[in-house]
Amino acid sequence: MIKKKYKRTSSFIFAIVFIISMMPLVAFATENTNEVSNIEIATEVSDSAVEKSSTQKGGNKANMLKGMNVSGIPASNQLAPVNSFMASSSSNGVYNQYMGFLNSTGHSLFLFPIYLDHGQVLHIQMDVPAVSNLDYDLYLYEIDSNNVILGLVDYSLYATYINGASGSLSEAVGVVNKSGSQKIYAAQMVSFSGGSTSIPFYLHVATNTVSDSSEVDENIISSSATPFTLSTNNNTVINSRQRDTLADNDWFVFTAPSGTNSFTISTNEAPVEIYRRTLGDEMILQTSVNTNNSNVQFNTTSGVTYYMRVHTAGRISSLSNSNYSIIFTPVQTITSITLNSSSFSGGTANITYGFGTRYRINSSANLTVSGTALNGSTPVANAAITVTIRNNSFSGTRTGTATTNSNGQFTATVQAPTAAGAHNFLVMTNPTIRHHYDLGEVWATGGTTNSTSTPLYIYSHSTNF
Ligand SMILES: [Ca+2]
Ligand SMILES: [Ca+2]
Repeated sequence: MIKKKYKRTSSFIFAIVFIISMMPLVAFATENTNEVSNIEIATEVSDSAVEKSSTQKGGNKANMLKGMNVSGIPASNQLAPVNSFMASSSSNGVYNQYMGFLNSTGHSLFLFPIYLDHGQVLHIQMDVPAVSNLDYDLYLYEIDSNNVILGLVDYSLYATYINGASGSLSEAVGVVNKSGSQKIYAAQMVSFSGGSTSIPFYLHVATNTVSDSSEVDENIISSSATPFTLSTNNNTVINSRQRDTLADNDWFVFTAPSGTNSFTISTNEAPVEIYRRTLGDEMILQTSVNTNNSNVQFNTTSGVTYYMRVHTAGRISSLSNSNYSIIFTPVQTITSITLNSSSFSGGTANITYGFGTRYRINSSANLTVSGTALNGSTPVANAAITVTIRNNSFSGTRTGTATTNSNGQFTATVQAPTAAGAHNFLVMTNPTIRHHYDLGEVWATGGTTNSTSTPLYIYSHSTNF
């Protein structure tokens, strides 16, 4: 149990709740982060129902609220009564935004009653302050018509982790009513750690007719993400889900394939974020993709589990009512290239001049080489390879290109640069015959990876005097 000792700075008792009911779908103004210094934190955790250990946040403990009548909660702890969450004729369902403040550790606010008809889904997303020492969580309860809590329905308990300008991942909860009759819910916003009277949280609350059988999966603390396998050979397409409300969050999970792999990610309508999850339930953003910056390149680390969030709130004003499509296209990364020097053809092997024994190619003659491109120990197919011969005596280069086959093998022909004869070697004394040559080398390149370089002699001409 965390009982951090902080000095109380001034009166923090009174909750200030701003209600922005029926607000049009617009982005809220950016908060001034300098206001962090105004954070006021209670001396002791005060609400035993939401106390949590540092390693396990207590979804079970929230069940201690069972039987409590939320009508008895002081008005200062109620975010707003909501009466509008009834069936909607619009295909976009009903959507409201709210703003509130949690003043101190243990402080909580409630939003109730939220009515949900049979066949409807409720999604609630809480955008938390981008402040590292504030940790807010979100719970969802079913209540009866007398506002008595019947039990915990869902909870979202991420630890705060600031992902740059993106801030900490939003908390999100939801429920589908399959009971056959109307149900009533209450949301609870709780400070697990810290508080602020100046930096608000924002709440997106939305209902609609559910058409996605995988709902609800609003967070990965209380729900399981939908697994998929990421192919390193073919496109991986995720197009089985749709966004049901204007606050929907969907989660997927995949384990990175072996080796160092790279993918481009494109999305046709839904913003996508990819996270790593720490043992302490911090969510560390790896990359984000939206329809404006599709084809983002993403490099995976072998064996790592990644979580993909498809989200909605504040990003769109209408639902497509069709499945969104997210495509991972593998980009083969070459980690090693080998040139097979015994395969060289077009010149003469094992020529010994003044710089040791080398393969010799004539000035401007074609050299054919072969080699293999690998990703770790896996052949890289269909990769573009460039073979370069450089005349080191005169800095001239020429290149040839090839594409690897399914075994990662390639064969390229490249013309040698012109040689002028910077060096000569006496090959015979009677008559006196000298070979004039330049020094050169040949290597292959795929992506940013080069093979080791093989030394060459580039023969220019001979003299016999
Ligand atoms: Ca949290
Ligand atoms: Ca969802």
